[in-house]
Amino acid sequence: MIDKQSPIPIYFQLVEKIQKEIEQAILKPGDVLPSEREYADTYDISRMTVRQAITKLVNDGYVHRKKGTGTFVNESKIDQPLQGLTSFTEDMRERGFVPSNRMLSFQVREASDYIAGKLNIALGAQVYEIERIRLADDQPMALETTWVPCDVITGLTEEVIYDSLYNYIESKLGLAIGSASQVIESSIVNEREMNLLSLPEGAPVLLIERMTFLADGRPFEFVKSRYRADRYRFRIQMSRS
Ligand code: 16G
Repeated sequence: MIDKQSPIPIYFQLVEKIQKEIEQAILKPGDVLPSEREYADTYDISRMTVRQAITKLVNDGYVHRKKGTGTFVNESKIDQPLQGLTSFTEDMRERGFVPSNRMLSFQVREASDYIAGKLNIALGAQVYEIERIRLADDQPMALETTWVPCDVITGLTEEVIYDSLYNYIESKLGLAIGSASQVIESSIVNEREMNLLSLPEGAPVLLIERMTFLADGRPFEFVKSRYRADRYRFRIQMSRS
């Protein structure tokens, strides 16, 4: 129910109500939401307030509007814990999706000042620069650019990268992956990302930068990813020490 006396704004109460119905699968992916008028009548609130709530749900990636037909529930978001240092391939398999990659570019080049600084290698040292679209069940999830120093991770090929980088490092090279530091920021898609990730103009994305180290402390990858914010959310467990 909507509590008009509550200090919580009415539109936000409606947002939470609809979100809960999506989480409890009362509203399922592909379902059409009741119309603005129906919500307004049901809760005795203005259509403006309903519109404000739906706009927030659109911006947060839970629903999308289709001109002339209505507002539809999006595919559910992938809930990704941040504790484990896992790969995209592992994450998707664990959830029952089939992971795949679309290679946009794979090349060996000289490290720029910026990349050399990130990977702690000499300016001009050789690095693999790999750009992939990461897909789950053939749906684009993320656009990922990876820089890997050639003398740390030897023998990388396009074939390897079509599969899993982490699997190659551990199973083929026998190296132990140790730790990573990751930063997450919000952004919106640019035109190129819009096309590559099949997203509408202005769609939100999560920019993720990861620096990853082998167990012996050597940095082996610097990665910039753009994850679809309508399909991903990150979860972290916290304790007060
Ligand atoms: C994930 C990692 C990325 C890593 C990749 C390896 C994030 C934000 N990024 O996408 O840093 O390079 O997995 O995946 O999680 P792969 O082993 O499937 O190639």
